[in-house]
Amino acid sequence: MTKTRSKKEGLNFSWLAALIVISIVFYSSVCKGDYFIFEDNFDDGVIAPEWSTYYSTTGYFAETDSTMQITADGTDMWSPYDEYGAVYTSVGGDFNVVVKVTSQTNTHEWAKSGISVKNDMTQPGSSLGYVFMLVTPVRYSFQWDEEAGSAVDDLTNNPNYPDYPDGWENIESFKGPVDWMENYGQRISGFIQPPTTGQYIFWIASDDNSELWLSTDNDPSHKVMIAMVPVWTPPEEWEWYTQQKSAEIYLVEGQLYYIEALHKDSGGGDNLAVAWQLIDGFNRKVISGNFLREWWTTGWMEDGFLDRYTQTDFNTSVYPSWLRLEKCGITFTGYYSITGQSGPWISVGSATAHGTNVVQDVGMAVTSHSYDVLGTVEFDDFILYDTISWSIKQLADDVAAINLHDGIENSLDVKLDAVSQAMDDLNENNDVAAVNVLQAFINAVEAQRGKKIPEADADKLIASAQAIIDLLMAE
Ligand SMILES: [Ca+2]
Ligand SMILES: [Ca+2]
Ligand SMILES: [Ca+2]
Ligand SMILES: [Ca+2]
Repeated sequence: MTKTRSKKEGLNFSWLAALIVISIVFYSSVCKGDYFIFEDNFDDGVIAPEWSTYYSTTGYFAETDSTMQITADGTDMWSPYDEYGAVYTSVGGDFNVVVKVTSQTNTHEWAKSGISVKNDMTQPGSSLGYVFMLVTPVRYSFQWDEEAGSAVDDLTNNPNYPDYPDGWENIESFKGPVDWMENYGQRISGFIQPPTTGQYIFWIASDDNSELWLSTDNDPSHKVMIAMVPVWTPPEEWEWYTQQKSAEIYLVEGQLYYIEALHKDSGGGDNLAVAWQLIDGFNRKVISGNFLREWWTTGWMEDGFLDRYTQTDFNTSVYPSWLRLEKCGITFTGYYSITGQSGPWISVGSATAHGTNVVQDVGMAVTSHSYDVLGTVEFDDFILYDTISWSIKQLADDVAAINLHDGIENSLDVKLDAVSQAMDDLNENNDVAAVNVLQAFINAVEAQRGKKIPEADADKLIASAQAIIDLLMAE
């Protein structure tokens, strides 16, 4: 059964409203957003229209046995792999999402199932704002995309490229340093002047990826890529990949030709060199001459692959488990609970994800961590809250957690229901109605402070209710 509630009828309008407050969402340290709750218990056998499905490998989706079943294979969701099946929706602004993982096939100790968020679920391996709160057969883990990788695109997508290198030098042969540092990109460029007219062959070697571009003349805009390193090579090892070698290229004596090499290292060893050979002239050698070497060591964007994680101890996971992922601006925090939708929640990790869009895809994702081996995960009770609806739920949970006289608990619950009802209404003035009911809640708690509600509990409830009023007033 699907239940969608929102101040403006459906999630879509909430997204639009959230878009309008982009700057607030991005730069405020207080999580907020327009009011909504989207809840699906997967009980009617039909996948609700709010959901999209996507698989980057083999995948099947079925709402059956009162659960959402995702069956998928996939080598991993981890750099350099990003293979998954996902059932997801889109949401704008901050949120808390909770889902129950009922069962999971044990295809591998790193078979992953959980709540995934990224800018675009249909763009595996290239979509930013990527985090994943997951359970495996033996652990809970929070994973995120923190670093740029080893692709030349990671250099050319750097906002500081090409105008703001972190350093530069003039060099006298077409060669960068060896094992210099971690996670940098460089460009070596200049002009070559062939000593003899004839057919030339070029090679490039590097760790990690690189591209060699040569112009048809002295104009850099006429450059074309003539060779590349798809993974990595040791220094000046020219024969690891056929792509390292160019075709034969006819060059004219004395003319200037623009040439440049682009290179990105992610970590470990690093090197870059370019050689040439003149057919029936001279053998392969590193090109000598005056070149400009520029490098970039900062300003990296994440690359759309997960590469950092935190995890619980081995053999800590159980089924069912509840997972929770909170988004506040570009900060995400992952939690799990073994008791239910109301926690207690145990934090597994937190991260800032640069490149995160205001509107993102969020949902349930699965990988079997086993190439060509299918695993099935059963999800249930997916609930997507905005900050205000989440805060109201937290307050209701707090009321339930205090051992109160039934009459008082009922009276407080009725007021919190009235807050949600007011927020559901299409009339925007009902923010005011919600504030009034929250004030009545505070008055009711105040009246019982130190009587039927212990002082410390009363303080906590009042502070939480006041925080929700503040959120509503700030809208
Ligand atoms: Ca359904
Ligand atoms: Ca269900
Ligand atoms: Ca490297
Ligand atoms: Ca990454």
